[in-house]
Order: sequence, then structure tokens, then C-alpha cells
Amino acid sequence: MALYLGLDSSTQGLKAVLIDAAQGSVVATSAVNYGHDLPEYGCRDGVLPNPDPLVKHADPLLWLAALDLLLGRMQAQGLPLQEVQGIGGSGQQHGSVYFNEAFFGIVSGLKPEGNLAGQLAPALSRPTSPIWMDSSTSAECAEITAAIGDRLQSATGSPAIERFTGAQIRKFWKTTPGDYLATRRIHLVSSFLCSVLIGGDAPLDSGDGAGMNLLNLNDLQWDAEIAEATAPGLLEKLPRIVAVPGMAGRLSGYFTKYGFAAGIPVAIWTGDNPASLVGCGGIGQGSAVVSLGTSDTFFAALDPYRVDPAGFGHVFGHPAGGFMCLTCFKNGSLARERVKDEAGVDWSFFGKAAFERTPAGNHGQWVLPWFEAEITPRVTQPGLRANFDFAGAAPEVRIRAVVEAQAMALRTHSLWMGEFKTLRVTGGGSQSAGILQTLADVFAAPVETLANPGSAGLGAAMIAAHVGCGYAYEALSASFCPPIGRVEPNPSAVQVYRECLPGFAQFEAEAQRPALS
Ligand code: XUL
Repeated sequence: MALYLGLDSSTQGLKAVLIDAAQGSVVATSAVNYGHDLPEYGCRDGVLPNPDPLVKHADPLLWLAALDLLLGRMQAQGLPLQEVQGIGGSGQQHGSVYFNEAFFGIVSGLKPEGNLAGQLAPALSRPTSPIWMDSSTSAECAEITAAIGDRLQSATGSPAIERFTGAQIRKFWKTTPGDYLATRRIHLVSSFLCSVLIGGDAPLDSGDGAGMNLLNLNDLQWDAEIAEATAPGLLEKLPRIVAVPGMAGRLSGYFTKYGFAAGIPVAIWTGDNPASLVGCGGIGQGSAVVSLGTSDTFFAALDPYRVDPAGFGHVFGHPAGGFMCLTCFKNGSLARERVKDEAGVDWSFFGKAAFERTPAGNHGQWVLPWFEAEITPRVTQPGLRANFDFAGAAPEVRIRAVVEAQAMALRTHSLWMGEFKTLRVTGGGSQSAGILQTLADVFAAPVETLANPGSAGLGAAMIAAHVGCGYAYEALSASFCPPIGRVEPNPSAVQVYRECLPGFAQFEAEAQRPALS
């Protein structure tokens, strides 16, 4: 056996995937849901309530409590944790955790008789963590853009983006300069949890680091001028940066209480999207991944380096080397759930019947499902925009309108990345036949589904196997990511969408004006 553990600290929970790299098999999966399992932290759906709908913070101690709870559960399940040869991980991107001077001593001296949250609480210089759903930093984005200009996007792979960590750090400095001054280290969710695992101050990889608007992707170093324009003295508060995940360190003695062998290698963590690209077998060019989760994301390996001329897409480091491109839509599964609930139907109706009862193109009836402020395109005032009586329409018409809009937005905003021969679809939405067919037809490309148990956690486990024992990514992809289903595009529907797409792009561009209701 060659067991490797992948952990994925996502928006709504912490997930684990245990693989046997020698056998090419997934041995076990396990999960903790923040709202359900740790309600005492008050983070339903992983977010702290806030009167301002643009502010989305979480409690970083919740992520630690989840780690203790999950590992304890896996031990109680009798999983062979003592056989694990290495651990890797991924975190929701952009979320940041702020530490004072005490952090370094506390993290290196974790005591097994205590828990993680209790021990690390005094090390926080900011009690809450802004996460990727936050869009409250438009002013800070404008200030950073005014200082740096177009170089911000050509250097960091993205223009100034509200959820990216740079703008969040600037807001922290502006609103509570004393707390900012007391901050000695700013970690992302990924490097924070990796630090805890190694009992040290972990580096960041360029996959997650590129989500900060601070990393220069031309030389993979922090950009001193951009850092200083973001907040004074920021450079020295940032973790060490590395191009691709290597070994971060050895597992802290704290974790032997869960049965792990002392000192096993821990790989440098990455962001959930870069890990997911690995976990979907997206090592080379040719196929793109559509991940239908809390957010919908579209990503692929990118070669050569280039940026989105429209300014919505991003470039991150690829964990296997080189670059990846990504576009993220905030109104993903939450929008699908909203329309399903409001229509009073179940998932089987949503995934199948709704599409059997309505034609491709929905007779030109479109809705932009911006239940929440959207990031692609940038829409700060939530609200649906429709060209028909959406509320009065039949459930199947409303459902098709939402799914088609999501697929057409994915297509419109991924054109800068190039053409792809296939799409690999992952996440909860990949269970729906209607969604898969719509994607195949809108992209005019076959859609493949994967058997994977959570692509980010699987990718993290594959990274651990690569880093810990030199398993090649190509071989790991061949064993862990074979497609299990394939949906071919339907030529007549392809034609319908080909004709619709320019009009839809126009409709979306015009709808970026504030909603009327
Ligand atoms: C990517 C993004 C989201 C989060 C979700 O830029 O903001 O996909 O990574 O966890």
C-alpha cells in the first residue's frame, strides 16, 4: 500500500480523500460540513452573517476545529492512518488569515492535549477571514489600479479583483491600521492549514499565490512595487513563495494523536482550483474542466502565458508547472438551488424533465441568475435580469433559462482561453443530464464525467503522492481520472446556441447596468 491523504478546506466544509497511489484506487473519503457539524461557529454555508451583503467573512478557528473533527472521525472509522505516507491539501482560494508575532511560537509548539482552535486563537491579529465571496473592496481595487495601472494584470494575471487578497489586505490596513501593524504573517487558507500540519510557517505555491494580485507571474516572485502600493510594509508579512508544490515539511507531532506516523512528509498546499485541475486529469492542453460547485469555475492548462482582455478571467500557476487559466462565477449551485426551490420541484425534475419539456434555446427566453452579486461579469447589485416574465413562467422554462444562461456565460467568458476538444465536468451539477447536454451543445464539444470523489481533495492527494514519492502526474491522472461517461453534442442544438451566443453576450453586457427590482 502507498497511502496518501488529500485534504480540501472548501467554502462549506472540509473533505478528505485517501488514495492508494500504488493501486490507483480511492480507499476512503470523509467530510465535515461547517454548518451542520460545527454550528457553534455560526457559519452557515461557511460564512459569518453580516448586515452588509457584500461582506463575506469566515471564522478561521472553524477551519481548525473542522481539521480536528475530521481527523478524529477518520481515526474512529478505523481508517489505516498509521500507513499514510504523505499529506497534501487545497484551500478555497483568496481567503486570508492574519497572525501576530505569537503565531510562530504557538504553531511550532502545538500540544496534543489541547485542540487546534484553542491553541491558535491568541495568534490571530484579525479575528475573521475575508473569503472569496466578499465583494466589498471596490474602492481598494480602484486605488490599487490607480497606483499600478495596466501592469497589475500583465504582471499578476488578473486586474484588481474584489475577492483577491491584495484588495482585502488594503481594506484591513485602511480600516484597522493598528491591527494591520501588529500582523506579522498573512497566510491564505492553504498555507495556513499547511503551516498547522507542519508546525511551522509554510510557503505558498504559485497556484494559490496568484490569487492575491501580488505575485509577479513573469518571475514567480512577490512584486515589491505592487505589494507596497497595496499596503505599507506588506512584503515582509507575506509567506515564502514557490513555483510548484514541493515538500513543506514533516507532520507536526501534534497529529500523532490521530494515529499518523511521526514526521511523514506534508506537501505544500495549493488552491482548490489548481488542485481540482490535477484531480480532473487536466495536466496537458486540450481539455478544460467545468467545476459546478458553490461557485462555477472553468479552468484549463494555459500555454503560453496570456491574460483575459475583458478582465474577468485569471491566470494562476499550475501545480504541475506552467500556468492555468480560470474564470469563476459566483452564482453557481446556489442559483440552481434557488430556482429549483422556488419552482417547488426536486433534483430529478431539475436535471431531466425540465429539459425534456423545453427546447434548446428556450424560445429566446433568457435570465441572468444574479441572485448574489456576480464576479463574471462584475455585477455589484444582485437581482435577476430577464427578457421575459420569469416569475410567471412554468418551472421547466425557469430552470432551462438558468442552466442555459450559466452555460452560455461559461462559453462567452472562456473564449480568450482558446478552443477545447473536450470538457470534463465535475462537482454536484455534473449529476444532471440536462446540464451536461446543455454544456456539450453550447460548447459544441463532447462532455466527459469523472468518477472522482471530490476533485480538489483527490488532486491534493495526487500532489502528495507526487511530492512524497515521485509518482508522475501523467501516471496518476491515468489511474485516478479516467472518464466514466461521455455526452456528445447534438448538432441541431449546437446550431441553435451558435446563433444565440452573440445575442446573449449583448444581453449580458447591457444587463450589467443596475437591476430595476
Ligand atoms: C476562484 C474562486 C473560487 C474559490 C472557491 O477564483 O474564487 O472558485 O476558490 O473555493
